[in-house]
Amino acid sequence: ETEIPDDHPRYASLVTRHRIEAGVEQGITSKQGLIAQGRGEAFDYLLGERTLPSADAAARAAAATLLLADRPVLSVNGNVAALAPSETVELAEAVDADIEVNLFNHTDERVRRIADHLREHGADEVKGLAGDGEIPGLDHARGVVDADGIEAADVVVVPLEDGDRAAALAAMGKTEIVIDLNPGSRSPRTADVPIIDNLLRAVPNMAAHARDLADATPAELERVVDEFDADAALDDAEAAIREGSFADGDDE
Ligand code: PTJ
Repeated sequence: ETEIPDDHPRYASLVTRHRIEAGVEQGITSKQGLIAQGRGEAFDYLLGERTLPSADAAARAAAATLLLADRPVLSVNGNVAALAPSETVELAEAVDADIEVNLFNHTDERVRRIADHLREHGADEVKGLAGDGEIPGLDHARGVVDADGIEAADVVVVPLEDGDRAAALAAMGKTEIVIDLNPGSRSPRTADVPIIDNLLRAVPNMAAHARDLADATPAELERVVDEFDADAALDDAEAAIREGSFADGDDE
C-alpha cells in the first residue's frame, strides 16, 4: 500500500488511482478499466470534483426508485468492484437490492474474483455466476445475465454502463439508474435517473438518502421520483462543466 499524505491536494484522486491499479493487479478490473478511469477523472476535474446539487437530487430520486422497486439489482463491473466494494454492499443493504456481477468484457474468472472480493467486503449473496439469462439484442458475451437477477429485475443500477447495453436494458422495460461522470455519454442519456457524479461519492450518497427515506410512505417516495427531472440534471451538469472554475482559469 502506497502512503499518500491526506493533505495532498489531489488525495482523493490518488487514492482512487491506487485502488484501480490494485484492481488490475488482483484480476478484478480490466485494463480497459484504467482507460475508463482516466476518462472519468477528466470529467470529475471539470466538474470541480464535487457533487452538484442536481446530482444530489438524482441520488435521492435513485434511492426512492430503489425503495419502491420489487426486484432491484445493483450491477457491479470491474471498476465498481475495485473502487467501492463496501459502499456497494452498504447500498444493497439500505435498499434491499441484489448484487450481480455483470461485465462488459466478460470472463468467468473475473466474475468469480469479483464475487469473492464483494463477499470479502460483506456481501452474502452475489449473483452473476449462473449466467442463465440474457439481455435480448446483444451478442452473447455482452448479453449474459442471471435469470433471477438482472433479467427478472424491475430496477437496475448500472454504474459506468456501455451505451448499447443501457439501451438494450431500457428496451427490456427496466427502470435504469446510471452513474457516469460524462453527461454526454449515451448511457446516462438513456437512464430514467442519470447521476452525473463520481461513483465513489454517488454510491454512499444514495445509501444515505435511502436511510433518510426509510420511513417515507410510497406516496412520498413517488413524489421524490416525480419531482426529479432527468433532462434538467443532464443540462445542469453540462453547464457546470462549461462554466466551471477550469473555464474561469482559477484552477490551482
Ligand atoms: O469490468 P468491465 O469488463 O465490465 O468493464 C468496465 C468498463 C468501465 C471498463 C467498461 O464498461 C468501459 O469500457 O466503459 P467506458 O465505455 O470506458 O465508459 C466508462 C464511463 O464511465 C465513462 O463515461 C467515464 O467518464 C465514466 N467513469 C469512469 N470512472 C468513473 C466514471 N463515472 C463515475 N465514476 C467514476 N469513478
